[in-house]
Amino acid sequence: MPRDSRLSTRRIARRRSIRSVAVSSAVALAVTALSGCDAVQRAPVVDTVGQVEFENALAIPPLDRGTVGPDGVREFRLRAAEGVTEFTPGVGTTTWGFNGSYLGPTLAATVGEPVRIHVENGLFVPTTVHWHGMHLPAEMDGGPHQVIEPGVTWSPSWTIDQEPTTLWYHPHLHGETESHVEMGLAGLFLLEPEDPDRFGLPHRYGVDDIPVIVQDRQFTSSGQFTTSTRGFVGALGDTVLVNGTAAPYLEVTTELVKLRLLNGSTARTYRFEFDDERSFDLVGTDGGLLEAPHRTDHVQLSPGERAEIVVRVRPGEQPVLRSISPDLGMPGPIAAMNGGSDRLDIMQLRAAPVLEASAPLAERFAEISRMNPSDAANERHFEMDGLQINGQSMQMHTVNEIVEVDTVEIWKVRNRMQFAHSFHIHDVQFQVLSVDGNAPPPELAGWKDTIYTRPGVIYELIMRFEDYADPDTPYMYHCHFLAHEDAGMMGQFTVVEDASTAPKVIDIPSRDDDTAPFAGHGGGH
Ligand SMILES: [Cu+2]
Repeated sequence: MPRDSRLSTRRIARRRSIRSVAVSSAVALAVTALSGCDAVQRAPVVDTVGQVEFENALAIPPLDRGTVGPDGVREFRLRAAEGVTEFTPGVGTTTWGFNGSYLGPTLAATVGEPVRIHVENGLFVPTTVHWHGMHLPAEMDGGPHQVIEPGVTWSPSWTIDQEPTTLWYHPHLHGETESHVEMGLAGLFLLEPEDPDRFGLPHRYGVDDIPVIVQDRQFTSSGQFTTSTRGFVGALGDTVLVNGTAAPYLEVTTELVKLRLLNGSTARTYRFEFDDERSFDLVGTDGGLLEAPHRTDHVQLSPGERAEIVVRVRPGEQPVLRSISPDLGMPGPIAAMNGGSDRLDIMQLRAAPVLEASAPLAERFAEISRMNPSDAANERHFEMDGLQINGQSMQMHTVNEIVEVDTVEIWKVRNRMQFAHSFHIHDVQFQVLSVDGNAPPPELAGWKDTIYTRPGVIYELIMRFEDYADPDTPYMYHCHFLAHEDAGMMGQFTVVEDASTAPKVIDIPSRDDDTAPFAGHGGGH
């Protein structure tokens, strides 16, 4: 196949040159941030506290439970396409969405069910859809290797085999993840327990169980998205959208309301709290419930992280969810250039004059079975520096780490910079063994798939690679600041039967055309 091989050689050459441009511009960005030079506009401090009118009812993404076919498989359909969204009445913004103009439906399946998702690409460019936090075979993961060409439908299937929790889905096309998510491609994927009444947790979707997808955006004067204001972490917007609604309010009709918080931003970290500094219960993190509600007055989430909180309201009151000066662990002036001093009003809760009684929240949930460090078959180290991990940039054909199936491993992750990074692992939910040698704080004591990696701190993670051996298809680990991931701050691991025979170099599947996947169409960019 001389023609094919010529094309693929050209493709690889182009990918390399584009990647090297991306890496060098990202390094330039880092240097810019370090030197304080103004070649890139530095993100100014944003303060919207007290200035948001909360005039729009919070949109609730439609709940989509799919349909169960004769084979017992729960099936869903997603179609990614471009549309127009009016975040401000009368001002149309070009956006991308699944089954709509912005974001996508909330998919829901019960733990133990087989599922199949038909994902049609109605865009003009290739994309992928990754099931963030899901335990599933690598070829179903929707990472950079499962590209969906325009006009093509991809139909991954797997069985839900993990704790009930809040997951999400979003594109993961190498080099274009930030732009595709920025345009609006994201949605929640709820994994539901067989007994939803357990532990007194509110579970009526859109009534007392509320999806809260928080994103920041910057708009041009003509109302289009722009990512021109950037810090080291990536694009920082001055307008907060919740489920695609600007200045949202939520009518609360019950004494207790559960908020499923997703930081769906590409770069911004939020430190959520209420304007009256009330306490609430943190009940779940990325991969499942905590062992018991953790009473707190704030929860901090970096991009991709989730938290489920249960808030008690009194009749008629109107508390405001806001984000105040997230603790980024960076030196003050650098933190301020990366959202660390920002104060953002996010959403107003409007409690009805008379509230429906809620079941009491259990004082304890289920015990989390702890993985034992002495069971670990392997320990790996991941040093994050610049926009690389262990001195390497993402290469599509390189398998950086090979893991043997049905083993427990300890991964020690350290961010060596003074700047922010995070660490996300596909396929598994992990447990945090220690943070700089200390027991993890409550918000890191449950199941996690993404953690914020504070500068200089060593995070010791433990995880089990239970099944789905496939030596030819990698999973990803990466920084979840999407601009960093796009610039190559990502690596690949395979889960295999026999590490001694598994390939370190894999074939990159050839594509139907010679279009560089990195030259994505991005209206408003
Ligand atoms: Cu990073």
